[in-house]
Amino acid sequence: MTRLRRSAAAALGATALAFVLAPPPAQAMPTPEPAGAKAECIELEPKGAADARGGERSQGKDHRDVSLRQQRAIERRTNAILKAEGVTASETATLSATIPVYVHVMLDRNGRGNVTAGQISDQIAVLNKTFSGGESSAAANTGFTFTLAGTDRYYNNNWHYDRQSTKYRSQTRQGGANALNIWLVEFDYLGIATFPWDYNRNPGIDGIRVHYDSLPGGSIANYNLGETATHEAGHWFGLYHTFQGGCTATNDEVADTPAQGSATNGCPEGRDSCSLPGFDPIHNYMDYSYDSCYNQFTADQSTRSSQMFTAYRS
Ligand SMILES: [Ca+2]
Ligand SMILES: [Ca+2]
Ligand SMILES: [Zn+2]
Repeated sequence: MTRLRRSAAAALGATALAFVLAPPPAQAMPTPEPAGAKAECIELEPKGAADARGGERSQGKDHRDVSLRQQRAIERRTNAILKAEGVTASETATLSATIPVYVHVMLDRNGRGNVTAGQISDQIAVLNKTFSGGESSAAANTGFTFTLAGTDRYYNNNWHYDRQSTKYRSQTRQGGANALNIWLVEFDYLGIATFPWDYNRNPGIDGIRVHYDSLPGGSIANYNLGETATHEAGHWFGLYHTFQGGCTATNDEVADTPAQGSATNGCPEGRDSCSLPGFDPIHNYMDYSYDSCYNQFTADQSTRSSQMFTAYRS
């Protein structure tokens, strides 16, 4: 992993500052992540306008690799939990819940990454609009709404650059399994998410890490309308990429998202990367299209999110 632009910051990273809960030890390179890192879905930050949300270089590597065998095991486990709890399909189809959101602004010692309260409020509004189906008549209302439960700010160069993320998340995370924690950092990714079925094993790191400049008003071209957080929250609710598994009938375990051979870049209307029925779901929040191209979760994604929430987060 080469992150040369961070080397200067790393040299300064040992100094504890006012809002640091526990000063980290000096180190020149990011700490290798322990086991928890494997439980995440990672989107690479695009390096240029021509790059996709995940970047062409990232395909097959940009997130936790859930093998087909693991995917099957997760489905079996989820179905067994729902069956044991006696949850019916109609109950999950009509589930609604309010998600408390804790936003952790991870600044560097000079205040870099200082998103405004207005941007955070706008980000919460984007989550509410996108999860309620507010961007398209074809979009599902998932029944999930979001309220800002707290904002905190830390001044720590290591944390700002997402170093020692297992440690900083464990030290700053708030709320229970149903609380969405968003850490705003600066890294080579647009975002990284944990999945709901990993919560019990790794509760301290549960949540999403999002590039601070992807918030509404941020500076990352084509990815600054706040829909990276929507995408990452989708994973947090248990959704896969629409291109998970490629051109297979099962692919993302969602019936009403046409199978997709690879991630989308930009907003290519009529893209059809897979001979199975249907055009690629380029407008789906779980693809890699531009923020301006995104406009929907589907009804079956909504149902899956509710099932996962019921099984693992409620
Ligand atoms: Ca599908
Ligand atoms: Ca097709
Ligand atoms: Zn993703």
